[in-house]
Amino acid sequence: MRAPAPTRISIAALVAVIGLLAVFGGTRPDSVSAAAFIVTKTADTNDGTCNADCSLREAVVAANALPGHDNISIPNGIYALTGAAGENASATGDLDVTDSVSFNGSGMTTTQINGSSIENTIEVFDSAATLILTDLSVGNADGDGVHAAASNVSLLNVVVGENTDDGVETTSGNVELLSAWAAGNLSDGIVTTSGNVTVTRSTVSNNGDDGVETATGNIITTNSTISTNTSDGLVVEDANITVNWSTVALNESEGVQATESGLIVFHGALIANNTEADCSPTVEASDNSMDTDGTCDLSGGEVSNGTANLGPLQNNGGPTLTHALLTGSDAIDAGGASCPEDDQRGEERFQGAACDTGAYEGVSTAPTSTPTAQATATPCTGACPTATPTTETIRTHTPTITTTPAATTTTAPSTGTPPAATATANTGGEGGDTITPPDTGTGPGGGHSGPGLLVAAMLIAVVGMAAIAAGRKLLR
Ligand SMILES: [Ca+2]
Ligand SMILES: [Ca+2]
Ligand SMILES: [Ca+2]
Ligand SMILES: [Ca+2]
Repeated sequence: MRAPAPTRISIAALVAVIGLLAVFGGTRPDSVSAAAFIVTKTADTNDGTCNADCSLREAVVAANALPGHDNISIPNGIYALTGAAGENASATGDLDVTDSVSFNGSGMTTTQINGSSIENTIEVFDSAATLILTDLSVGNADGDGVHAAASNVSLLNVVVGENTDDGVETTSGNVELLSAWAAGNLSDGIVTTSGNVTVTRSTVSNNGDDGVETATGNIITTNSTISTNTSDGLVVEDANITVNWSTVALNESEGVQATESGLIVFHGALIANNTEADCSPTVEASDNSMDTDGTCDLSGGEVSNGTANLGPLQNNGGPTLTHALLTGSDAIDAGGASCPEDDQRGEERFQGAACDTGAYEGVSTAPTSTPTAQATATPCTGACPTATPTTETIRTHTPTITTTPAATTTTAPSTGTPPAATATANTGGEGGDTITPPDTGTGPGGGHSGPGLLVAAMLIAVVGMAAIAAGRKLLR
């Protein structure tokens, strides 16, 4: 059942409906198709109307008031929330969502919704069946980036980071990440009680507790990286974890854990270098997978207790961060002949002799000639090669980063005109007006406490990601 629109926005609702009635030729409000509200300014005003002058808050109020799933278009800019915590009609503080809605930004780092350390940044009520966030970032909450109960939450090309509690928390709502990045939250990256969590071509890194946690909801990861979280990478109680062609690495407790009756299943999983154990308990079934400590009890010709030889979590191409497989990694070509068409970055699989386990497929460089009699015909007189050339070399995708002057990365990317409300946006907040992109987590515990020494490096990575994202292959 849909909850009635809050009375305090009845005028706004009426105005919005009248406007839409004109657009839709007098259709009754409860049968109006999805409306498109266009945000026109970054300032956090609330004059009760979303018209040619429309703040994000005014758009949310209008979309709440209009029955049905609406779309809110949000241009480049920093949308710093203002006002007091504790009310639930989007009048002040957090954005309260009471009806299904999509927030459509301009890019993962160019449209930023900043909670200004007031409370949660977006709160979704059960009357809203669905919240879809696309092409934006959400952060700097004093609480969760997105907080929902029974509503489903989708993050498509979204960063959710730098929140003092979880990135996304639901009770029974499902959470979907597609080409998304949940990082640098001080508690879990994604947490639900009974909702299912689907992580596809996404990264969950450097959060202050678990990467993804559920009690009775299933977790499925595909072509994704779960890395450098302070506690477990993936953890359930009485539910199943399925890891498909994903890398779960460098988490500070277990990599993959089912605490009670949950089951763990791997297909092409790379579970590597997690501090306490890669798996707890052992997997129920697996193929084409690898661990680095033997705790997953892999069978059937897989790599147990291998050497991962991972590169740091960084921009290796594609919209999200990944761990490259460095030369000598046992994960290279360990994944058999059948894997997804692309890896997490969008690079074609497979390369070299076979699929690589995990989220990253090393890029093959075929030998151009065979050095036939060279060894005997020309004995080397100086430094002889000591190793045969690897059939796979690692594509580093560094140009976008290295050509970005470090000095320019200290400003937020393409944020447009700062909002007029900036000066009053941070009442006691700690994080300023920009959402500092989450840190890179280049090692366990790499600074999930928020802005710090890694910020500059992170900005470089994000700027590179944004540039690369412009040409990425999206969601097939
Ligand atoms: Ca609506
Ligand atoms: Ca609220
Ligand atoms: Ca509010
Ligand atoms: Ca390969």
